[in-house]
Amino acid sequence: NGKTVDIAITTHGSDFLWAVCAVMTCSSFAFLGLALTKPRQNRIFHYITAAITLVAAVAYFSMASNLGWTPIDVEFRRTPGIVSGRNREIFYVRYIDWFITTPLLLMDLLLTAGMPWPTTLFVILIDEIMIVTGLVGALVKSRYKWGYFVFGCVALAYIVFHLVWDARKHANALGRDIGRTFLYCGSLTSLLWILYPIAWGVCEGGNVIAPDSEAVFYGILDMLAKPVFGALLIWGHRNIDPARLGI
Ligand code: RET
Repeated sequence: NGKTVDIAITTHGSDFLWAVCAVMTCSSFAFLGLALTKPRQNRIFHYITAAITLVAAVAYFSMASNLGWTPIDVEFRRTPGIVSGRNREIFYVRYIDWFITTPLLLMDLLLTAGMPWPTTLFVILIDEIMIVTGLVGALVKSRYKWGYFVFGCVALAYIVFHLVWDARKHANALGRDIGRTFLYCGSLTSLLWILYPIAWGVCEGGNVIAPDSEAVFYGILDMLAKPVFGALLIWGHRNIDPARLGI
């Protein structure tokens, strides 16, 4: 595509990204297939979750094809395992994926907890701020990037607090099966989401690990946060009537 970059993924990184793309695609078909086994009014979680993995499949198709990135100047450094150079491949396509999918993941969770819609709306808006500050910070080359990072972390702290406190209590009040499903999926999400800013700090932020390692770090997180989370959520809902959640 005519752009040159010093610090980029290799064929190994690309192969791994193709593997994640395959996992996302297969999960989408699996979730949609499971949807067909349910009456239409009981398919909301299948549809939301399949949409999440479908968007991720397209994002991983882009990254595996070495598209959806832009070169960003980084400090010259010679870290073990990283080629020294002037600029690094920054995959902005991740943030387009996250801008669409993280609100859907929160919808999955907050619908499960039966939260009132104004609360859900506000948590999702804070989530959008988190993703956009992460994108802008990734594209800024000066140390101001860390200012954006801090805004993003404050937003994440609000979201996690909401999940482990308000939403968890709300889910428990709706019944044991709903409480348990929310506990599993909400805990998995809270744990995994806290690892994303760490990945950002050593990749887009600090340029500490190579883009191949970045592909593996984010790739494993994404497979746990989307297909594994989705399977757990859909399984948890097998005996829950959506009418009890006000859906
Ligand atoms: C950024 C950088 C700015 C600070 C914070 C971040 C958090 C990102 C998160 C992303 C979650 C993505 C998921 C994707 C699904 O596959 C934007 C990295 C806090 C929490 C769950």
